[in-house]
Amino acid sequence: MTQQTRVPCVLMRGGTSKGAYFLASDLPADRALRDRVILRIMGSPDPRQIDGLGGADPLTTKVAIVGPSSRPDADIDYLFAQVVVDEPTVDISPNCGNMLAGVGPFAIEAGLFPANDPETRIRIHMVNSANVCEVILQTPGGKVTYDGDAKIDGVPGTAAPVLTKFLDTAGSTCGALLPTGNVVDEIEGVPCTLIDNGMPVVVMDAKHFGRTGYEDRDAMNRDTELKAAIEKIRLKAGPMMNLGDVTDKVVPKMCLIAPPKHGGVVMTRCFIPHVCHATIGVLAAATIATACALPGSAAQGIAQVSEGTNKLMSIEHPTGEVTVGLELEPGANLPVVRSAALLRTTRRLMEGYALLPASIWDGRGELARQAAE
Ligand code: NQM
Repeated sequence: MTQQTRVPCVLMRGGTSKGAYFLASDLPADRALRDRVILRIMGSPDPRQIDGLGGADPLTTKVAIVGPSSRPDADIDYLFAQVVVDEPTVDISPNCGNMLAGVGPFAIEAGLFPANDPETRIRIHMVNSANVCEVILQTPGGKVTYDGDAKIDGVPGTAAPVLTKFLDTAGSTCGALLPTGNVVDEIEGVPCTLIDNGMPVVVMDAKHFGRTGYEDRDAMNRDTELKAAIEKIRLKAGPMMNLGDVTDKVVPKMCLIAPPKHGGVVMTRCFIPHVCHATIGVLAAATIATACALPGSAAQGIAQVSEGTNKLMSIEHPTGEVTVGLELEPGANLPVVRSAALLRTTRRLMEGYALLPASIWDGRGELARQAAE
């Protein structure tokens, strides 16, 4: 019988994403080996991921690696890994604010952090970008509850609210909110806002591609001509955003915008970066909301933004909307971002062991490492 290694694993829905949650101490410390282990567990590279846990979609091929905090101003470390479905790539350049919704409950149920009654506030260190997110969870009687009345578009039913407040995310990966110093840059003849308020995003008017921006996800995903035009811009935008060669990276995300259709601020279609998102990423939404609030950005004349520094901004997406609470401060030229808050929900779906061939990793090196620590 082939030997398989058992790695403790919990499957969770985090916001509108789904993925495998691991304790950092249950995975190899060596990055290259850890990547091989994660790829094998998720079943990548394979468009169907038939031999792994991934759901053959970038939104369900995500991994959260959780451990005790490595810095004094946070309670928990959370490293996000985006596994690429059909390539042998594990990208840790971006954050994921959707998977983040599951991190608090996972940490409490793993015994990493004590729960209070009736709610628990946890500061999560997002290791990918060295930012902190403050999360408030419902924990009546000192226990995580997943039941509640909160509804987010893209997820059926209701669940307990997870309130997330991202602090100081401007320039999280690119070093500055506007890494080129410009509100708009022209790439391939298209005015683009290159921006990072938690997620590197290129914001562009769908009209410049001859599209309305209201096409559904399937139509966008079939549109190979559009995707090729977007990828050409992405490869040029990467180095301009201090991301280097982004051929094998999942950032920057590419967002087409159009005027809102349902009373919100703006309509979006996000490419992450080669597949159109079914909804929208959390930090991508915070970043796109920020672009809409900047005078002169590619969203000017398209987005409908209210006055004031504390804004509730409804960002429309293919299956509904997400509301971003953006806290701004007046700056010398442009507003300065203080925080971005969003409502998410989460659910623990399965717990047990992920199995992988011992020929990839027998787990033993890890036990020796842990014993030595
Ligand atoms: O932007 C998808 C998602 C995400 C990322 C992606 C996310 C975020 O919806 O914070 O949540 O952009 O690949 O999970």
